[in-house]
Amino acid sequence: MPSLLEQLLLARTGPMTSELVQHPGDFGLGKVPSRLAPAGTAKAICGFCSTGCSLQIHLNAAGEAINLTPDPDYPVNLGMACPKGWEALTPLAAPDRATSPLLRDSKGGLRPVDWPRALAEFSGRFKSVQALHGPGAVAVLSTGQIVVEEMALLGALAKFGMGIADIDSNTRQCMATSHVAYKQSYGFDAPPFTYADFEESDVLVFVGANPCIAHPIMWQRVMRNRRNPAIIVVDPRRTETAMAATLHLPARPKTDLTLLYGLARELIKRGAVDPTFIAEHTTGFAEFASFVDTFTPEHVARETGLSMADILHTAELIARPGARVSYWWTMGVNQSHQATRTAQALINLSLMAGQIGQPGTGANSITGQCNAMGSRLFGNATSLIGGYDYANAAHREHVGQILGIDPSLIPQQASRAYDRILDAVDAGEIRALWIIATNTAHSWINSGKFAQLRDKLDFLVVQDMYATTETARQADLVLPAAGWGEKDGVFINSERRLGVARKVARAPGQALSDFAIFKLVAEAWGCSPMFARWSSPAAAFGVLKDLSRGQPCDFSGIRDYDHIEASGGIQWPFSEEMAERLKAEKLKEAGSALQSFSPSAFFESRLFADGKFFTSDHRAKFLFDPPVPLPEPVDAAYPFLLNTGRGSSAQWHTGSRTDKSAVLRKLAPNLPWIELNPSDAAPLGAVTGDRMLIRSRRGSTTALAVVTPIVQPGQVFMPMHFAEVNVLTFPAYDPHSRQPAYKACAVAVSLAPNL
Ligand SMILES: Nc1nc2c(c(=O)[nH]1)N[C@H]1C(S)=C(S)[C@@H](COP(=O)(O)OP(=O)(O)OC[C@H]3O[C@@H](n4cnc5c(=O)[nH]c(N)nc54)[C@H](O)[C@@H]3O)O[C@H]1N2
Ligand SMILES: Nc1nc2c(c(=O)[nH]1)N[C@H]1C(S)=C(S)[C@@H](COP(=O)(O)OP(=O)(O)OC[C@H]3O[C@@H](n4cnc5c(=O)[nH]c(N)nc54)[C@H](O)[C@@H]3O)O[C@H]1N2
Ligand code: SF4
Ligand SMILES: [Mo]
Repeated sequence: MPSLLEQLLLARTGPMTSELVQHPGDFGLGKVPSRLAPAGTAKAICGFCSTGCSLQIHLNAAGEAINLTPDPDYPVNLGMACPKGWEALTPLAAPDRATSPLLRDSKGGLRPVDWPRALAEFSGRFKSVQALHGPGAVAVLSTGQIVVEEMALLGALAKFGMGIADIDSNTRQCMATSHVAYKQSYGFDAPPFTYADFEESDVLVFVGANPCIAHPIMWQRVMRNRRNPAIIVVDPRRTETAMAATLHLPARPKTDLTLLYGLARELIKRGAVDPTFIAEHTTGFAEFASFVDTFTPEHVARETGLSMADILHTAELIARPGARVSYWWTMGVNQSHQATRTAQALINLSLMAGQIGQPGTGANSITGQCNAMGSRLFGNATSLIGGYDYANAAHREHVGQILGIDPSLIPQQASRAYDRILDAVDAGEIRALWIIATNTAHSWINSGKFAQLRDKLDFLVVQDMYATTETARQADLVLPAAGWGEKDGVFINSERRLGVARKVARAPGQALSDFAIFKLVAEAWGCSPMFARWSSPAAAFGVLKDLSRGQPCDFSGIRDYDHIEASGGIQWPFSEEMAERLKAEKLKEAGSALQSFSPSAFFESRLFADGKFFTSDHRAKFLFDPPVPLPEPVDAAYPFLLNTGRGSSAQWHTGSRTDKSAVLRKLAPNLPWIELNPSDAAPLGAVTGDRMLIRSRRGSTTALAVVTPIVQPGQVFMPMHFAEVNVLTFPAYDPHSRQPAYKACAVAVSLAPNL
């Protein structure tokens, strides 16, 4: 019997199928699944953003991807894709793929080693750190960009198998606020909407969201709206989305809370609230109403810099009787020092008007990464795997039973947040880190601090597709991972839709899927029996179904990957009972024996149509706090407020994937840039193309000037795709979600001195 590693490595050169397939002991050698019919097509959900577009992958006779086109039949993208989706196969073939494990040698260089050596180092070094400093001295930083089977296996392995208390992920940088805001207000992290709401709304309010750049296919769905909608964009910058809107509200950065409380007051004053809904389905309205009473239009205008006319016009639009109003937010809200309360200010507006659960309504958080939703449910960080609570003994018992593990192995509290994990590294408490599919050295706030922490770590493992990322270059051990398109599994998109990503290409060299790597780690660690049921991604999906059963996110009615694919994706909830009911209805309609059925064909899923929330009293909560000033306001020495975010639809985060495409590189500048208002550029003597020096209290960098009225006077903007940006950012966090406030810090800007 070949070892697990031998089987995995052998399977890589065998037919095109997962390294680990359907059944325990059957590693798929010699088996070609029908979906990979030679010279046919396969489908895969895109692995970049949370829109979750379906891509049709064209295969050669060997079943390998040669090209792709957007899937015309998928209910999400309707045949469309953005530039990243079209170019999704290109980064797989990049010359700097990690093709073998790399270990830092005594001379300080990274040298290729084989898997047995890498695994021995991995478990030997981590175990010795734990033996010396306690189990808590090892922590994990993971991602929202791997399939849900992988993130769940990692979460379970780290916490229950390896005794690691702290696992967090880049979802903290991105969606932690939405997770906490929904959980506090609705009792569960449950974005209520479906993408059809973009088309069904009369008034769409986008707050801190730039979908034209960050979610272009969602924006296409807005453009399909035939109701002549009012589109209101709240953003300090006049973004592409703001330009396309019917009304742009360029509120001062981080004054959203004041604006939204002011709008709530106006709705109350105009009687544009739903007293029945409030009385039957919410708590805390009376306190909220008296709290917002001081947010007069005059006060709001003063704080936000908006005109009274614009504020009152906005109130008029959202108060219009019978109008369907939807609120959409992204990082302009989530990455703030009062992020959770700002998200809840939007939730409050939708609750008080009873605008939830119906077409075109809701307070809707747009997700970031392809599987941030999966990591919110199954990452095993803030919530216990499956959306349960660590502190709840009954939940621990239940989860232990499903996973077949002793519940006493389940910690009684959630992981520490990303920033606290790094604080613990700084304090010498955490001595080793395992970083998976995230590029901390580039993307973490105040990244200069992370650079200093590197020296405090006894052992740093980075598991990535590339050995060249800013973080991988600092590793003691690099584990080479297969990427999107090289493995099977499920992503969950912004509207709670599960979709399947398929293996259509071979990972290069010795690279293995993250799933396979986690299985090998479990074996090397000596805890593999705990994960016997997790024999393949498909088998792991079965575990996830069991965990979801009875939860708000119940998807136990899904049969398997083929069922999801045949249905055009399936939104949760989709319980066994729902599946049976739909099947019966469908059978009645069709009058014949139906083997499978397609939920999406007659099924658009919104939450809370019945006004029942997931709190213990089934009521949603009005939550609010007074606005507080910016953590780092501008002053005479640092007179500009730096805002950061997405630069173009062709650039993805730290560029590890999108920079590999010559096509995508043509669509965006390849050097860091800074947007400055003309009235600020003139006194600096700067014109577009000049090299500017940007300094903050943390560090300094240079970037090319783009002089543009898109940014307001006193504000500057830099895209996050260049590592230089987080050298500048100020480490402030939302107190509830601990999400970093990336979008506001004080900087000084001048012409860079000639070298
Ligand atoms: N092309 C591309 N698409 C992506 C990504 C990518 O890297 N590239 N990343 C994906 C991920 S993970 C995410 S999280 C999403 C992010 O998607 P978005 O959140 O839409 O993108 P950002 O540019 O980060 O921020 C949105 C806007 O917030 C504004 N903003 C800043 N401060 C404030 C404020 O105080 N109030 C208000 N109202 N607005 C403010 C900024 O000016 C910016 O225009 O994009 C996803 N899609
Ligand atoms: N200043 C500023 N900073 C920001 C933001 C901002 O708006 N402003 N936004 C924040 C947000 S919302 C986010 S989401 C983060 C994103 O920050 P990161 O997560 O650091 O960015 P990515 O470049 O997406 O990093 C993903 C890494 O995973 C690797 N990878 C991709 N697929 C796989 C896989 O299948 N397996 C493995 N093992 N590796 C894989 C890629 O090569 C890459 O190195 O940045 C945050 N940082
Ligand atoms: S919009 Fe998002 S999911 Fe769709 S193709 Fe572009 S990156 Fe992929
Ligand atoms: Mo994100």
